[in-house]
Amino acid sequence: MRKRSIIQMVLVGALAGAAVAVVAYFIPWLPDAASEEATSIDRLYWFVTIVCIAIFSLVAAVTIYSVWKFRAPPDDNEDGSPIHGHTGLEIVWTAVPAALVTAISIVSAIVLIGVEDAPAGSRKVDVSAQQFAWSFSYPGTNVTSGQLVLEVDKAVQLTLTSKDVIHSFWVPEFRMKQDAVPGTATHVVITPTKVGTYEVICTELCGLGHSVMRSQAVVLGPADYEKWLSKQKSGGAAAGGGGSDGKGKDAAFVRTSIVDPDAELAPGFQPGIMPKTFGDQLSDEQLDALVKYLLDSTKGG
Ligand SMILES: [Cu+2]
Repeated sequence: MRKRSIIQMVLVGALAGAAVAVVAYFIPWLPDAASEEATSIDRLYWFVTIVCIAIFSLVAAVTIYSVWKFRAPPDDNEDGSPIHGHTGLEIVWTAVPAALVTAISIVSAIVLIGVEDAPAGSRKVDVSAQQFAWSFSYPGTNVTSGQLVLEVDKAVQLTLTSKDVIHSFWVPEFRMKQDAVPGTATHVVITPTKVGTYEVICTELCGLGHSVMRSQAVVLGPADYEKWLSKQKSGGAAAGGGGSDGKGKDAAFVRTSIVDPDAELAPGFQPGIMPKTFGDQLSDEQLDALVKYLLDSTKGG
């Protein structure tokens, strides 16, 4: 009888574990990794997930088995028999979770030290956050961009600051996440491993425009990266710009961007997203006022 109960409980646990394992494995919870740091973070994620699945299976097995096996018949209104503690069981259910949590802490600390360490010769980029935009500048050059442009397989250390409230920098494919805090500098190291364009997301509720506080991280091959950098240094066009690099500051550009938003697109942006009806909806005076407001309010930034 006892043996049969154990087999039934193991079966229930195996079914519950298999069900959550399917949910964990087959649903793409995170996009494909695109940085070196992401590899060790994903390994840690799976370690924690497997521990959780094991604990869940155990708890589900005992709970479901007990509810099913010891349920009261419909006409039974008596109290259950009193149960006293079980010292051995209590020691086990305290010691095992304590050991697991300690193991998770140790493995997490090892991964954290590894991903926070900037390798010698890392590139540097200063990241400035403000409601509701990101700006990336490249120390030692005059280059400031609205997009984070990186070279593939080269480690870069980002130094983050904020001009107003707390923001948080996150590129899901890189996995690394770091707060940008006013009055202090924080750091994060990223070694992109795949050429492509990824979304930079603010993950700290920072005000009304928080959900639109997005930019792109563009990872280029070595030749393309050098080409981009030298083009930026020579003050060339808004490639990768979309921000404060010279061109975006004159009134004619701002006016064109409002009435004909697809006229000039920064790389990574799709045409046809912004409405093209403002030219018809607004009078010339209203457009002038809007352009003046936008120029005045972005002065110095
Ligand atoms: Cu935000």
